[in-house]
This record gives sequence, C-alpha cells and structure tokens, in this order.
Amino acid sequence: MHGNERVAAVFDQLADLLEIEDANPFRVRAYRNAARTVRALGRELSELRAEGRDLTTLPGIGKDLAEKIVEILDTGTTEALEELHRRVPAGLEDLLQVPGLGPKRVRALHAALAIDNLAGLREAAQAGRLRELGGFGAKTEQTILEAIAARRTEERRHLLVDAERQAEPLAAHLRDLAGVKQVVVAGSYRRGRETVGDLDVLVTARRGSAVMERFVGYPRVERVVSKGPTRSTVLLAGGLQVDLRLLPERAFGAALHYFTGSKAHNIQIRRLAQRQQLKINEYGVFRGDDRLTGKTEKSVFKAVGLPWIAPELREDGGEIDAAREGRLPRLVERRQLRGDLHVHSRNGDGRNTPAELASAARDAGLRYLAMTDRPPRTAGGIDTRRLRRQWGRIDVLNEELEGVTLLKGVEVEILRDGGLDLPDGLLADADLVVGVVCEDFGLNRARQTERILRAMDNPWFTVLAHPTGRLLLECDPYDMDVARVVRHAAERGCFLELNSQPRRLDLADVYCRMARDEGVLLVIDSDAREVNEIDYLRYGVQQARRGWLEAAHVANTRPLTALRKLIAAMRP
Ligand code: DGT
Ligand code: CA
Ligand code: CA
Repeated sequence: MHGNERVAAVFDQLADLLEIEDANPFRVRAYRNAARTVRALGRELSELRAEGRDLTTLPGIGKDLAEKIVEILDTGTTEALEELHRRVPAGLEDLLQVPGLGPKRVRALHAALAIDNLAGLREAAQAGRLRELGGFGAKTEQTILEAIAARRTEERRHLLVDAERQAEPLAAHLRDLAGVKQVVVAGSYRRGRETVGDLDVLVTARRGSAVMERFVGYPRVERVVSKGPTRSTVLLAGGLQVDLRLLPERAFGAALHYFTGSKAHNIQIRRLAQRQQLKINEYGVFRGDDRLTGKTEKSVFKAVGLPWIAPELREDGGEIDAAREGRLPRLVERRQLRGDLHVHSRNGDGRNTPAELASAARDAGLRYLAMTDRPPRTAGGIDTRRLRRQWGRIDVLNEELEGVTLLKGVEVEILRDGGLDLPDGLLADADLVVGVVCEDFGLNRARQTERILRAMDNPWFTVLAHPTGRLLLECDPYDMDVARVVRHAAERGCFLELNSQPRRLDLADVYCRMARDEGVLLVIDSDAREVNEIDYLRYGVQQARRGWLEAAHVANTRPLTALRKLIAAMRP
C-alpha cells in the first residue's frame, strides 16, 4: 500500500509533465492543488479509504482525482502518468531536477532550442546560447552549469544490500525468459562495494530472444530511460538505475571483465596489454586485427599473462602486481567463519532468545556464538544482575546444545574519558568484552583517539566494535586517527571488529587492509538483533575480501579452543 506522499508526488509529476506539454492550466492547477491537499491532510488516505469515507468530500478532490488516488494507493502510479511518461521525452524530466528550472522553462528550452536532456542543456549553457531566450541571462547559465556539476557529484548511491534486493529478483526475471543463457550483474555490485551507483547487467541469449522487452517490462521498472537492440537503461522504483547489455557469447568474458571494472583497474590492465602489443576492450583481446580471446574472463586475464583476479580486489590497489608475482591473497570465504562474537538477544535489544540464536547460528554453519547484550541502565545504576542470570542460563544451555557453543559476552560502553562503564570484576567473568562508542561522537580528533586507546588498555577488553562509527550514506565516521588505533590494537593484541550490518560495514576495506598489514586480527561479526541477520555475515566477508583479508587474518575463522587462547593471551 502506498502512502500520502506517493499520491502527492504523482500529482505533482502529472502537473509538471502536463505543463511541459502546455496543457490546459486549469488541469495543471487541479493536480497541484490536489497534491497540496493530500500533503496537508493529517490522516492516511489508505485509512480514510478503509473506513469507507467518500474521498470526493476532501477539498479540491473530484470524482476523477478520487479514482486516481485509489489507483495510486494500490499501484504506486496512475495510467495517466504512465501515458505522459511515454509521451514526454525522459530527458525533459531530468531537466526538471535542475534547480531553477520549472516546467515552463523546460518547455521553452525544448521549443526554442530543442534541448531535451542534461547534456544538451550543459552544452547550450557553455556556449552561451541560453541567453538568447527570454528570462535567461548569463547569470542563469552559470547557475545551471554549477547545478549540473553539483548534481553529478552527489549522484545518489544505494547500499549494497538494497541493490541486492533489486538485482537478484531482476536477474531471476531475466533468467526465466526462454533462450537466456547468462545473466551477471557486473560493476561495483560484483566487486562488492559497500554502496552501488547503478547496476550493470550483462546478458547472453539465443538469437531472437526478447531480452529487451523482458527487461523493460519488468514490473518494478518505473521509467525506461533508453531502449535499443543491445543496450537499454531503466530506472527502478526506489531510484536505482540499471543498464543492461546484450552480448555475443564470444565476447562475454571480455565484457564481464570490462564492466566489472573498476575503471582504474581497467586502465592498468589496458596498459599492461599495450606493453605486450595487445589491445583489450569490452569485445575481446586483440593482436592487430586478430581476436585472441574474449569468451571467458579467465581467458582474458590469461591473454595478458595474469591469473584470474577476484572482483573484490579490482580497485587498482596493487592487485595486478600481486597477480603477476604470484602473491594474490587467498581471500577469506564465508564458509570459513566458525563463529560470531557480537549478537544481541531478547535480554538486550534483540528479538530472539539465546537458544533461538544458537540454533540459527548452527544452521548457518557456525560453531560458536557470543551473546553480547548490554546491561540496562536503571535509576539505581547499571543492572548487572540480569546479565549474571543470563550467563547462568548460558551455562545450562551449553549442556543441552549440540554442535554450537554459546559464549558469555557483554557489550560495554566506552565512556568519554576512555573508561568502560562496567566494573572490571564483572568484565573479568565474561568470556569476551565488546567495547562500543555510543555517545560523544563530536570529540576532537586527539581526544577521540586517546579515548579509544585508553579503552583498549582495559585488561579485559577484547574487541573494538564498529571502530569508526560510520553509517553509510547517513553519518560520517567520527574524527579519529584510525592508523594509531590500528597500531595500538597491534601492540595491545586485541581485536578490531568488521561489523557486517549492511549500513555499517565498519571497518572500511582500506582499514581492514591496514589492520592486516599491522598484524591485527579482525573479527567479522553480524551484530545481529534477530536470527535472520546472522546472514549479514556474508556482507562482512565480502568487505573483508576487499580489504585483502585471508582466513588467517580473521580471528573467528579459528576453532573455539584457539580463539579462547587468543583471548586469554590478552588478559592479565
Ligand atoms: P558505480 O556504479 O558508481 O557504483 O561504479 P561502477 O564501477 O559500477 O561504475 P559504472 O557503472 O560507471 O561502470 C561500470 C564499469 O564499466 C566500471 O567499473 C568500469 C567500466 N567503465 C565504465 N566507464 C569506463 C571508462 O571510461 N573506462 C574504462 N576503462 N572502463 C570504464
Ligand atoms: Ca555500476
Ligand atoms: Ca553503469
């Protein structure tokens, strides 16, 4: 069910597009007024409808608009808007996003200068042609150029997890078409970047298969940006753009390599090829006019003298030299994880019981799992009795559990001065202690760094959770000297966490690699709050791979006895 904001947005879009078409101003105004009414309503339209309320009693809503409201609530759009999308060039809608350009100006640009997309607008502004139009001056041209530039740098990115929720069903939809052979989502998605700009889908199919029709007909497609015989671009509901390329099978490997990127990696590979008098592009590897190969990615690497390089490493971070010299890392894999050291149960802010979490962990192939709930603060201080009771129950549970062991952990807050907010006497009785920063993100760099170093110095400290505090696309890491924290963890011998929550993925890949180089062990944790989130570990693993980590660099690939020894070694 779609909400009021969606209804209002559809009405606004209807008004914009009609105005671009120079439609009857009364119709345009009716939609704008309806959008305003809906936004100011104070009640959900879906509720009014469920109550059987006659929507035409709302101000400015007649029979036609009431019907459209119902249609939008049910489907997220209305046929009238879809019809306009088909009629109005997609580029004109992009122009509307430029600050200062309303429908009237867009119409004028189109009518007088035949500008129907951003590229055309930029060219015309640069050439000083906009000022020929009434209402546009040199200053407006400048503002437009700046706005276009700004727009490109702040292009919206999507969390990898969100991209995956779109990519996998779309890929399945394409695979279901008769004649389709391979469907791979390449680009940053395949490299496992924490955020994804757009999806780059590569397809091979039997000649004559209706791949493009299948693609643009996918139900979640909101707008078809372009459609051609071998390449199409659509925008999915939610704003994710997808490029699809239909390829001949003999070029699939070359295209897969090219469109997996990264661009920086591709440039280095091309240089390497040139030094061998080879040419490499998305169609194949060539010597002169001879096409040497292109069918598989492996054969493409081989043609330039390299072993296959995992997509996660293809960031021009030394992977090509490493490949040439036979020192590519044997990247950690999800199945190598034997445990998870950071999970929340119903006794903290989680939703499941320790027993439920234990059996889910076992089903996920894990052999040990640490309950790391944080004792609640009460008026009388921190209530640690509950935690002690939980530890008692864990001992009992462990007698019953088969194939998985629960560890008695605790999450402890790192105070402003670097102290921990639980007494050492309690921490000493835990199997492990997970330190977190929850407040005072705004300390200056020196104090923030010092605070973390002091916390690590606590004799019972085991692992620094989500070390930099970032939330992807929401919240920057706190200001801290990460290199010093990493070096200190090395000296202290404690672990750094790679938190697998898809909006954290903290530590970032570059810091994982730094930790590896400094000899610090990472722990890949789910920080799960419910059983399903244990699956998040695979995002952590992918991030670890981007940080060049092997199983040996990840503490929770060790068997439990070995892990316990590592923890014991940190303690007095
Ligand atoms: P994104 O979408 O911003 O998360 O990042 P990518 O890496 O998916 O970038 P995208 O979608 O612009 O292009 C997909 C791949 O195509 C990219 O990783 C490498 C390749 N590619 C794109 N443009 C160029 C280019 O100008 N030169 C080279 N060598 N490769 C390119
Ligand atoms: Ca992409
Ligand atoms: Ca792309």
